[in-house]
Amino acid sequence: MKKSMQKAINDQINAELYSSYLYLSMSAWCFSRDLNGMGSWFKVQAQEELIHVGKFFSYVLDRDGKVELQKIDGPPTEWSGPLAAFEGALEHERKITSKINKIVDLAAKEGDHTTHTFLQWFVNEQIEEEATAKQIVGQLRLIGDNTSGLFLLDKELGTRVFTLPPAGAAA
Ligand code: OFO
Repeated sequence: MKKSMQKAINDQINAELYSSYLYLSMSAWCFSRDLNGMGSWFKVQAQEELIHVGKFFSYVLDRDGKVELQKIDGPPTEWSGPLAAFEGALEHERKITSKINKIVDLAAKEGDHTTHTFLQWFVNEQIEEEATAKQIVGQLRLIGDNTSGLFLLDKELGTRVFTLPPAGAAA
C-alpha cells in the first residue's frame, strides 16, 4: 500500500474513532435528559463505529501497512434538544460520506484496485447511515413540541440492539 493511501486510511481510522466519541457524547446527553431510548440508540451507534474502526485497522495490517493512531478531538457535549443532536448526527454522517468518497477517488487515481474494492462496503454503509439519521430528524420535526410523540419515538429507538457482525467480518 502506498504511503499516501496508508495516511488516508489512518486519518479515516481517526475520523471513525471521533464518530464513536461523538455518538457516545450524544448518548450521555440523551440519558442525562431521561431520553433513555435515544441514549441507548446513540450508544449502539457508537459501538457500530468501533466496528468501522476495526475494519480499517485490520485492512492496513493485512496490506502490511502501519496503523498510526492519532489524537482524538473532544466532541461537543451539549445540544439544544434531541432534534439538534440528530441533526448533528446527520451532518456528521454526510461529512463521513464525503471523506470516504475522497479515499475512493484516491484509490482510483493510484490504481489501487484492492483498496477501491475494500471501500465499497463503506460506500454502501454510508447510504444507510445517512438515511437512518435523516429519517429520525424527519420524525423529530413532525413531532415538534408534542411530548407524547417524543415519548413514543424514544421508546421505539430504544429497541435498537447492537449485534456483532459475523465472525471475521469485523476483523
Ligand atoms: Fe457512521 O459511519 Fe462510520 O463514521
